[in-house]
Formats: sequence, C-alpha cells, structure tokens
Amino acid sequence: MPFQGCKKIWMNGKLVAFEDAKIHVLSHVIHYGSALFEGDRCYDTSVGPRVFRLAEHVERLFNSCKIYRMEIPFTREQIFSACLDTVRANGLKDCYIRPIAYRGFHSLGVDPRNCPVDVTVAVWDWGKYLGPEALEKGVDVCVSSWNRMAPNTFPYLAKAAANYMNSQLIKLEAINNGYVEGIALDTFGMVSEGSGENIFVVHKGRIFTPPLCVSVLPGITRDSVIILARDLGYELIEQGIPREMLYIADEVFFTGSAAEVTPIRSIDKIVVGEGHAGKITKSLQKAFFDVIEGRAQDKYGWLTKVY
Ligand code: PPE
Repeated sequence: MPFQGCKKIWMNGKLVAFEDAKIHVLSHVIHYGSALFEGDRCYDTSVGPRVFRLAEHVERLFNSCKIYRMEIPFTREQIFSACLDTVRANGLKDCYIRPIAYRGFHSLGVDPRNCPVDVTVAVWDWGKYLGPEALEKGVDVCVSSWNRMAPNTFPYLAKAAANYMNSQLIKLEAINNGYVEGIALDTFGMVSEGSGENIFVVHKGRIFTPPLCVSVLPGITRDSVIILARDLGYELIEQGIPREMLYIADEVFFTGSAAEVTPIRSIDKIVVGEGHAGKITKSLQKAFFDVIEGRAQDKYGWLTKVY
C-alpha cells in the first residue's frame, strides 16, 4: 500500500483526513504543471524523531516559488511548523515529508494570476527509494538518451513539478532497459544528475560533483555530503564531469532526500570500481547516517526535534 502511515494531510492551514485531501480536475496545476515542491525526511534517531535540514527545504521551496512569481500565502515559519505539525498529527517517527505549493482552482488559461496558490504537506513512510538493497549493494544505472533542461528553459534551481516530466523520461527509459535509474547529461554533454538524485564521482582519491551550472537541482543532501566530505579531509571538487569519467571512476554514488547516499555499481553495464560500494562512498554513507541517526554530534544544527 502506498502512502503508509498517512492519515492526515495539511491543506492550506488545516489538517484534513487523507480521503478528503482532494482538488478539482480543472485546477491550474493539473493542466500546466504549476507546482513547486519539496521532499525531506524525518528520522527516528536515538534521541527521538528529527527532521533533516527542514529550514533549508523550506527556504528552497520559497526560492522555487519566487522564480515562478508564485506568492505563498504563508510565512516560512508557518510552513516550517506545518511540516512538524503534519508529522505529529500522523504520529510518525520515520517518514518522508512532501510540502507542495501549487496554482489551484479558478479558471484555465496559461496566465495563472487568478488562481489561488494552495499549499499542502503530506507525510508517509517511504522505504528505500532505489530498492531495499540499494544502499548496501549499489544500483545498476545507465546514461540516459534524454538531457536535463537546457539553461533558460525550465529553471533547474527550482524544484518544479514540470521538471519531473523530464525526470520521468529518464526514469522510464532506464527501467524499460532494465536499469534502476538513469544519469542525464546536460545539453552540452556534461554529466548532470539522476532523475531524482545528484551525483558524485570518486577518481584517484578525489571526489567530484557537477557544479550548479550543469542543470542540477541544488540538492540539500548534496550540500550535506560536500560538507561532510571536507570534514573528513577529502578533496571535494565541483567541476564539469565528462560522461566517460563515469566509466573509469573508482566510485560513483547518488545523493538525495529520498535516495540518501546510494552507491552505483555499474553504468551502461560497465562495472564501477570493484562493483560494490567503495571505501570513500562507505565513509560518506557512515558520516551521513551517523548524523541522521543521531550517533554523531549535530554540529551544524541540521536536525529539528518533532515532539
Ligand atoms: N536532483 C533531482 C532531480 C531531485 O529530484 C532530487 C531530489 C535531488 C537532485 C536531490 O535533492 P535533495 O533531496 O535536496 O538532496 N528528489 C526528491 C524527489 C524524489 C521523487 O521521486 O519524488 C527527493 O529525493 O525527495
């Protein structure tokens, strides 16, 4: 059953029953993809449930909306609280959190100005994004024949629903060809990101990740892993990555709120390194899970108490 644990959904300031969280088929968002959203996780740490980098997720939501001239009729503080309230209302400890702002029901036509901006927050228990064994064994992926959005077409710094039509092309092609996920290049042929994850490449002891100008979502997990890698003393370089570097890399891994830190064990059927999570990937996975599971000190204030 999808949406396990989701009993109540926050809709425009009120908690409503799962069954009642509905919108009209003539809502602007359905026809024109006019929605900006977030995805975050709450972890059941050793000291109780904690939401990971909630303030940064709320900030990215507001930035996404700003790019699209969509004014959220709530403050950042209200959306921040709404996320925590929704987790509490559902009594969950370990869950995924999905806030979304969208152009609602009034009239159709591309001009959205007459449609209200509605906001909802849903939470549910979402298991391992790329399969139950992905974190441990790694995943088999391909390079997609689809590129990420070209600059000045669909803004990629915004987490916009419409961008996920491109993600769906990448994902469906990958699955149809027997892979778990696809890695997209940008329009100039440089490595960009997965359909729902950022990517990191380890080569001769140094860690590389594409810079934000290569059509990537500014991932909050990406940012966290960059910080943790530098804390561990690794050289972390944000630099353009040519496709073929994926094939000769020692290690490659994905990051994302849903995907967490997932090793990649083959790309286009070429084995990455030794075909399982490498040393550096493992040390970053450990550093990341130590923080989110409450074993390490939360020195950057990434965790927000829920109850
Ligand atoms: N790139 C894309 C395209 C992306 O969708 C995500 C998150 C990331 C990078 C990583 O960003 P961050 O979560 O801030 O580290 N993808 C979300 C949605 C996945 C879905 O299938 O829905 C997520 O991980 O929540």
